[in-house]
Amino acid sequence: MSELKAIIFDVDGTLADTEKEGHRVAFNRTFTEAGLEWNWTTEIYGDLLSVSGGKERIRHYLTLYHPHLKITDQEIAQFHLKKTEHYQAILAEGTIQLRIGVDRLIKSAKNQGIRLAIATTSAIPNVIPLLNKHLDIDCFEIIAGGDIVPHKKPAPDIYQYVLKYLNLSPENCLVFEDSCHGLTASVGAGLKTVITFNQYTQNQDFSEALLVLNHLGEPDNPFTVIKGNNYGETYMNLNLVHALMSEN
Ligand code: XBP
Ligand code: MG
Repeated sequence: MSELKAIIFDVDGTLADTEKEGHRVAFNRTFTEAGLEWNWTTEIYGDLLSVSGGKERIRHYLTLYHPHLKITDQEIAQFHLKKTEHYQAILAEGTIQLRIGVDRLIKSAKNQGIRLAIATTSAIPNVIPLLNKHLDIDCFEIIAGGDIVPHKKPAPDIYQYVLKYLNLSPENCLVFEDSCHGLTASVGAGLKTVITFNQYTQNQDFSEALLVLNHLGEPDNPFTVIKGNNYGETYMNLNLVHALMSEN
């Protein structure tokens, strides 16, 4: 059995459902502000999520929908800075809450002395306000995200970066993710991974995950197990985390 020394959390879709009413709305407000009639509906955005990274997602959208438009990387970077401002304003409104079980699991892990880290594709200015609003941000030893690594998820870079910072081997860590890109990234770094899917990721391939859940659950709000062994537990807790660590 591998000793659990750290839990690494993804952010968007895992800690909170930030995409549909957060990032997507922030992108649309940015485009409107720029006088552009680019409207990312929930359906279009669901397709665009196949590309990680806000700047990369804008470029992907342009290639698909406006291939003749000449927009420079600098212009895209400017759009993304504005989008981040809009996203931060949305977070400040407080309408985006943590997902079920997240606050409880993080607090219990911290109380047991388990090290905590963040590995996200989002730009750090997007992540800090979310963590500050809902969690004790100081409990995360490292908050790694955005352009800090050359290749974003599904590349393993961000998880390898966090493992190096923590000076831990993957065998001693467990990851919580929400998407196939995140799973490919974490498994690519040799990490055991639990998936809590959401509306955008529910039909993705999670065959490499240890456990696939609809959410982390609460004592009075059991999760639904889609794949894997929950060892008789009805919500994610440290007994279940340690049991999962015993799996090969
Ligand atoms: C999700 C992403 C990010 C966000 C948008 O990150 O792919 O790109 O959608 O944030 P994760 P930015 O699931 O790894 O947390 O616009 O800052 O990229
Ligand atoms: Mg995610």
